[in-house]
Amino acid sequence: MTNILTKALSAVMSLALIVLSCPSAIADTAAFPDVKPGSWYADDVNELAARGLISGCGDGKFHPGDTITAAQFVTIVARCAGITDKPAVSGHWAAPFMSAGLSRGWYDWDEIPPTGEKFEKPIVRQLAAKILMRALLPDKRGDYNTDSAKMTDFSQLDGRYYESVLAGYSCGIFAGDDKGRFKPKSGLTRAEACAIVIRALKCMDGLPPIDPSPAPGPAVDGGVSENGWLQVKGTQLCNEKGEPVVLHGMSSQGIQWFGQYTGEQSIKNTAEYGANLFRVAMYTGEGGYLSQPESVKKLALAAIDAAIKQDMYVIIDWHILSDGNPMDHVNESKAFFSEIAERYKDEPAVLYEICNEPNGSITWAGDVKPYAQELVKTIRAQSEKGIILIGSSTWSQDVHLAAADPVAGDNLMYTLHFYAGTHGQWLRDRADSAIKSGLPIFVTEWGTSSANGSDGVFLDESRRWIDFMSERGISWANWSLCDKDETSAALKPGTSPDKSWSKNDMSESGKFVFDNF
Ligand code: DCB
Repeated sequence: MTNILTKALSAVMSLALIVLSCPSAIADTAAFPDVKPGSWYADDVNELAARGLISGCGDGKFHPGDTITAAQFVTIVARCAGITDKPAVSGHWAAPFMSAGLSRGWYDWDEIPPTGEKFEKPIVRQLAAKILMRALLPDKRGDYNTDSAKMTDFSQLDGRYYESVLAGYSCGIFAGDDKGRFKPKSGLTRAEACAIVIRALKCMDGLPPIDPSPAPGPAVDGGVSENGWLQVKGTQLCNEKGEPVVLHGMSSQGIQWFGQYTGEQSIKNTAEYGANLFRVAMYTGEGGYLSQPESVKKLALAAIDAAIKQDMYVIIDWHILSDGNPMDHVNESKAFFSEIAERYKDEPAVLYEICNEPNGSITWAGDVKPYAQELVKTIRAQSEKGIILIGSSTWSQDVHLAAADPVAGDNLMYTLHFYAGTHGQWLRDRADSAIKSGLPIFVTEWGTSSANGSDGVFLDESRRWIDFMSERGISWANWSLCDKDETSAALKPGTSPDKSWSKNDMSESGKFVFDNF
């Protein structure tokens, strides 16, 4: 048993992609400010936190007096049982743990339905007892006569919980209140939950030691340390070993306006919700790089480095927009990418997006393709294999033109941009036929809004797009990580970039997108 538990715990400890025990919480193994030293529960809470088995809520506190929910309790127990399922890809944050618990028979369908309506409800004590005992001490048995006599309210217990509650009493996991009541139908606090979990762990075989060597640096799921250099095989983005990879994350807004959301804490927040990609949108016009190159470049480099620090892939985006023809500033672009590609030539994390959205009176064949061909040459002179992302005319929607007349070179992908309120089935069909003719596609920018960044949000159409992309293994970045008062912005106005975010900080769009990383 010790062996299994130690293994489980070290797996938990090295899981740097943090599983949350409060919705939208960020694990914090440091002491919690609201866990008073010397309180009856402090040692238990700190023990579990030190082992990475519990985490605080989004506000950095533990909230020991709050009633624990079914999802929170099952998650803690599941971690103690060594289940290290990845955080939910979509749906409820605790869904992988909940289905693990259900399939292992810790509880039945009717007690916590997998449809989720009870996940966020308080869990009653008799059900918590059953889950704890079945998960951690399935072979323990109590004695009906002696153990039931320890409870003054045994008659209130439902029959299906006798076995677990009596087993827990027999080894001192449950004790009852000052009047000897177990209160089977009441909730329990987060502090009480910690206490019974600790007692159950001690009952198993004693607590395993805290791993003295902390997990090596941050590592996101599907991040750079796992996948290494990316490569394009056929139309699919693949990792260094040639296995398909799909990247998901946020695009910044214009860093000249919203650079505060490309700092370390903000990027880390997206990683903690499961993003393995960040896009640095460096506008060229609109007061961006071309008008203040040094300060904007500095912001871009800091953002790239912050993403790398989180083990994420990062796109540096030459964000042309009002300057719709990439040829207008091809020399500035070549100088910029030459410097960036030199700087990051040994860094597998960096992808180069050479022209956000060509638009206006330009053509693929006459302007964008010749520009791309030049930039590929420039970047390849420094970076042998970094992925290069190429836009197309009509705000990077003309993938059919690129498919018919692609740029020469390796590890090239073509960007497709869409806004759910503006672009629908016709653009998906266009993408499909481009893929069919061999064009590798990367959605480096999409929004839940209309193409103006506002209106909506259009979540039904966004869902169709998400399904479309996931069925085809297409990577994506969402527009945008900022608190601007526009519907495409992921954060509510006024959200601090320098704290961890809870779902409460997110706009409707942000909640939807963060749930889909
Ligand atoms: C793209 C751009 C991006 C733009 C978003 C939303 O433009 F790549 O820069 O972001 O889509 O429109 C918006 C911001 C606003 C900001 C504005 C100007 O959200 O806060 O004020 O840029 O800098 C597109 C995409 C598609 C289409 C048109 C545009 N389209 N466009 O299909 O018609 O005109 O900007």
